[in-house]
Amino acid sequence: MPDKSRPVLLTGASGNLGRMLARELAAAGWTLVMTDIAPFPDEVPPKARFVKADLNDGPTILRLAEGCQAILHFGGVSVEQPFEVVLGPNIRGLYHVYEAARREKARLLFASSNHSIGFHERPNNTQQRLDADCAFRPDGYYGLSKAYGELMGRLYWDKHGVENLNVRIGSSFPEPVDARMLSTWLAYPDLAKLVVKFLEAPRIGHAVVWGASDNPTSYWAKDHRDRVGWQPEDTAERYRDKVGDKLSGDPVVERYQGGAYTVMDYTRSAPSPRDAFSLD
Ligand code: 15L
Repeated sequence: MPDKSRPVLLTGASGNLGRMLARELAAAGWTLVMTDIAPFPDEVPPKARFVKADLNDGPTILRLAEGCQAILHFGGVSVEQPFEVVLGPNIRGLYHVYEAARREKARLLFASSNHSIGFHERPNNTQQRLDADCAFRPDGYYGLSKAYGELMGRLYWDKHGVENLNVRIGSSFPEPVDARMLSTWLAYPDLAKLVVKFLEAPRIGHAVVWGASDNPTSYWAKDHRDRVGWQPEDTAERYRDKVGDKLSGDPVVERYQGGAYTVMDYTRSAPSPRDAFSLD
């Protein structure tokens, strides 16, 4: 079992997922070093400290990681933004975080996103579900930065032996808010359990896990969850009556897994018929 008194670095601590994880991990007895570019809005939990920092600032990130056994990287830009906005935190910042993990011989959990593969079409049946070794098909600069982050994990495992778990998060919110999320939703308790499994797993290597609850209409199939012994327990299905009819009305949004991100700055001619998209 890992030593819970050795710190775990949590980036993006002031975001919704960071705040939830700070609360859950502290309650489970983990010692946290928390950081974010934004102030931490809650009371700092026991055995934790918070340092405001920019992921662009390499020396500070290296210093924050000193003595840490693991890094939970939830920091950076978390929605689609212009390239120049994504570049610093998600590209350079990711490099700083991986360098810190290499130096400390720490394992790293990367909060990746479904937007790294968002231009895959939604499946019509369970046979068409995607496995985690599918091609990257980012749906914007944000998704592209997540694909880069996963590949950074591949590199740092192959070259430096830094173990890493890449969680391709679907939609992690208190509850699903539209029909798409019946397929992509990840309940907070399922995410918190996955993070603890990651901290406790004996060996990880370079692994990719679909970050979604046990949703019957999931877009996703095989991944490396057995390596960390994780099984989600919640399901979006219990929200079907509430959100099942909440569709966008946009054919591009409804065609692709990334949903609304795919149409941001979309300059391709209108998608119709479906066959027009079959040339990979
Ligand atoms: C993400 O990656 C975002 O961080 C989140 O805000 C949602 O937009 C989510 O994807 C989603 O696809 O629902």
